[in-house]
Amino acid sequence: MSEWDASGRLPGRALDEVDGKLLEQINSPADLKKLPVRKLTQLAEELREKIIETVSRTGGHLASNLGVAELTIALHTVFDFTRDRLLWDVGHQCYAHKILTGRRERFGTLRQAGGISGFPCPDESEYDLFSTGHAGTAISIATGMAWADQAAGRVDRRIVVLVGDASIVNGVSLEGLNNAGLLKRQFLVILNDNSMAIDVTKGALAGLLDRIRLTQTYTGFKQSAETVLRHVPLGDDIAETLRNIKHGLHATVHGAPIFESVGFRYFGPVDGHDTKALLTILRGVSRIPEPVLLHVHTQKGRGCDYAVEDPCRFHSPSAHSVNKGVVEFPSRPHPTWTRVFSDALIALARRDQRVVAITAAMPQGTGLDRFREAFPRRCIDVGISESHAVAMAAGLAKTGLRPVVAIYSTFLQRAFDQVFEEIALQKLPLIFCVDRAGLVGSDGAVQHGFLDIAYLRGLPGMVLMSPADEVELRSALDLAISLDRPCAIRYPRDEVPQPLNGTDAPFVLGRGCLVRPGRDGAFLALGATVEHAVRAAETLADASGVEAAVYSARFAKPLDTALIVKLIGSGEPAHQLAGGPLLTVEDHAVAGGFGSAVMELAAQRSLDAGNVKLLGLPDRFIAHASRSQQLAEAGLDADGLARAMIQCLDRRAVPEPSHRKPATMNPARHLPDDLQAGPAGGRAAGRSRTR
Ligand SMILES: Cc1ncc(C[n+]2csc(CCOP(=O)(O)OP(=O)(O)O)c2C)c(N)n1
Repeated sequence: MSEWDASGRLPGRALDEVDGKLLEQINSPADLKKLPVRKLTQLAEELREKIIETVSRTGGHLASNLGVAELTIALHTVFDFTRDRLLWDVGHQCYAHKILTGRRERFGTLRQAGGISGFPCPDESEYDLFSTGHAGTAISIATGMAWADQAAGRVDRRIVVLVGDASIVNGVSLEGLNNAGLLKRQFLVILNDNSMAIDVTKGALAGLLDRIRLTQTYTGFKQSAETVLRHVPLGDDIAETLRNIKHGLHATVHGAPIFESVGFRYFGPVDGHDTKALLTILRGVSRIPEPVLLHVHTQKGRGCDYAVEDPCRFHSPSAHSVNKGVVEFPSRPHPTWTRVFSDALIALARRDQRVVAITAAMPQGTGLDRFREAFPRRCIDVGISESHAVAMAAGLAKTGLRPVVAIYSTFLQRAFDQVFEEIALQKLPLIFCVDRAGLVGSDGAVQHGFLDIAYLRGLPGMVLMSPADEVELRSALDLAISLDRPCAIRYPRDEVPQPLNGTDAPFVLGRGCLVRPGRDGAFLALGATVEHAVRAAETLADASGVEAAVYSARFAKPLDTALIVKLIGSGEPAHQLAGGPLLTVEDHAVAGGFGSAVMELAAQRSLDAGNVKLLGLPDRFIAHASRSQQLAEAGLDADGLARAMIQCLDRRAVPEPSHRKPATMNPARHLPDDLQAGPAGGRAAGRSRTR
């Protein structure tokens, strides 16, 4: 623990009189501990400058990170996280932590291929304990570590959890608090309250936090601070702690019954931008051998005018430029899938009064912000509570409404049991609009949506659709609302392609459609991969004369059985495939995905599926990079698909003891060199470390 004298100077400080940039001197928290306290405000400003500048180039989580600069400095000054344990909830607010823990020079590579992750990442640093990206996880993880340390007699390892005001009301967080409150040891939960999730925090507990903030001033409760701390067994240090609280700390101490009722001592709210106050209170509460909740009030976007003004927009902006304070984002040639969904849902809700939309704290990300503007009383934001959102949707559906749950694929995972028990088992009609399905780009491995088909496909009665373009997306919504059963429509974080040929064919349950004819082989592609398959087919035709057909499968469930049997089996006379290669393509794990479903069908029908190859995401975690780089890494971009088709045709050029017609040429010879190499090798997931 750091010690400082009355003038705020730590003994033996080497960096006492550093001029200019302080940040450049900080290569680890050990360097930070050498700085005089009076320099820490400047350091916080420098951290913010670096974060603002970097995020403008790379995109990333801006506003939340700007708010926790002082808090991060204070944490690394008071604790030693090579030994103590720091758990970040969600983890999107860890940028200052990364910069201070030896990653300053690499920070410019944030979220880029080969660069550092935007979330805590144990492969990068011993200071990051878990790869996180989902809310509500940290308190439970920390409880496990606290339990294990205690069992091993290592209670000298202090535990700190940093959790936001929106994440702390997540169900799993509350379960964690309920259990952690029984611990008989130091356990510090810091509630970083900036009154915002991505949008304004929703829910009754948000109201409670508001009331605490409003009814308490930072200077008003020193008396009660003394009273509470007097009952805390701080031993000889109590006098000093109380002195610090009285003289240095502009914090208050007041009970928040909800936390105290589950066994936490509540302190706060503390001004999260008063570094000295933070140091004092952290130093005090870090010694309390009981669960403590420290309520810290920070400002989202601190130090950056545009982020303060619009913290929602600047929660996680893409790369942008700032000219004289005006922020400009590069224009997009095409609308995103999210935008097209949003328009289609608004149009649907105008026609069908039963439609209500639900989001779990992601109105902007899912496009429901626009729906909410159009239909304020038909849009429900439940906060970060996906399980509740889905169970609540079940209740709405039971009354005859048609809920549309707009949710990211990765977060729907949190509600799988509700989808099973409350929706599928009850055969309730509702629509999951599964955004960010597939590879998500720079958020990386913590948020890819690569499992939704696998976990939804086994649910009896479920319909799984994946449109290839905006025409199909609108048709999928129209079909879903007409069906009396649960449906999911998946689409990626990307721009929609120009309308493809043939996708205006009637959108019929369990039927795919032909997008491009071809006689040498076929791509049976799902959703957004249809566009890549079309481009692959064009390349194959131009470069090697191979004519590959492209189908939009449209459904992962129910499958287009007739089409698949034809393509695998006796050939499709209309396209003269005659058993040519059939490549299933999906932006989803091969394991359990659409291609797996095709193979199950082949097995059930006793078809010889030797001509079928499954293209999808491999059995490894794909790191952050742009979505197009990730698709290329997985071999799912147009070049990768063309290569895969060539490899299949090449294999067939070797005489086989099979009834299938061999390819008449070796098309690979006719392809450009760069298409002949295999897909780029993926980065292997790092091994897990214990600490
Ligand atoms: C389970 C889950 N649902 C949704 C999200 C998307 N998400 C990322 S950050 C965030 C807001 C978090 O708010 P808060 O916990 O208050 O932290 P702050 O950003 O304000 O620091 C949300 C909803 C998520 N990461 N995890």
